[in-house]
Amino acid sequence: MNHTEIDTLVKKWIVEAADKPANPRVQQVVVRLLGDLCKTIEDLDLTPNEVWSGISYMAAAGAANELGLLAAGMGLEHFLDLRADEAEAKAGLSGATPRTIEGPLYVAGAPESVGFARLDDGSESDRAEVLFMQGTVFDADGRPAPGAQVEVWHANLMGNYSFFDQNQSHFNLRRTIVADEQGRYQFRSILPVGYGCPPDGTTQQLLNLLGRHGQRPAHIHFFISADGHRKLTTQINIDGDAYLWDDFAFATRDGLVPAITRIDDPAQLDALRLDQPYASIDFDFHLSRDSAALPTALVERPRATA
Ligand code: MBD
Ligand code: FE
Repeated sequence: MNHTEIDTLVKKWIVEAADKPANPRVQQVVVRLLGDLCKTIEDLDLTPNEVWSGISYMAAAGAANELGLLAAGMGLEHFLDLRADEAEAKAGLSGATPRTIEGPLYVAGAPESVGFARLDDGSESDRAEVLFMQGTVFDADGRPAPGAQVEVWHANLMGNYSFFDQNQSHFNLRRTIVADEQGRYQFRSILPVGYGCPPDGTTQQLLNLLGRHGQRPAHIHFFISADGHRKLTTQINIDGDAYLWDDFAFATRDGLVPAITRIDDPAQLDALRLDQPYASIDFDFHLSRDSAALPTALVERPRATA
């Protein structure tokens, strides 16, 4: 079949078969996607077995709740970032901290505090390096933004996230910090390690067939929100990680790899009651003003709430 014949068929199945009002957007998208799928089957001469194995794959990925992970690993989530960047550049917005993907492991409802929080429950303190991270949230005019919300979440020393990993305490390594009167935030935590896709999962199964690994470099996630400003979804990476520029989710970006300082001054360690040197990261967040001319920065997607 040629593509015109396929388009005629798809139009018949989707558009002409409608006998009550269709949602025009859904109809438009389905016509396009189904047409592209049929053209792929035709052009690549897919066998019925191949088509059904693709359908079972999607069913298995859905049943395993790995479709969000798959979207990250196929670059789709990063693609949405690139499009949001383009829309903002076109609207003349610049100067904000780069965005990067949310990933599938955010959980709403983390404990909230003003100015400071400790993220880790101490359960890995015997092996972990202590991290202090701090900085200022700036508004679109370059002024500190007191009251801005800093939502932060990251993995433990196993590369696992609380809630999804039932072995961790409630909201371990997840907090909401409200920036203080100077717009500052600070947290104490542990330096995380990178994430690896579940080795027996559906995402890794496809990555294997594509000759790809499923590793992420060590990173820390953020949502930064302030009235009148675009919500910033971003991450910082831990410098020095072997996968820093080889992330299976393509999320590492210039401007999101802050320097890490090792603090070993005995007076500073004493003041914090630490007996080992610790890692310190300074990182400021810069927001851009919200604009009705832009697609919203508030992304709706399935998220866990605990
Ligand atoms: C993660 O921790 C993550 O951030 C992404 C994008 C995908 C899987 C695990
Ligand atoms: Fe992550």
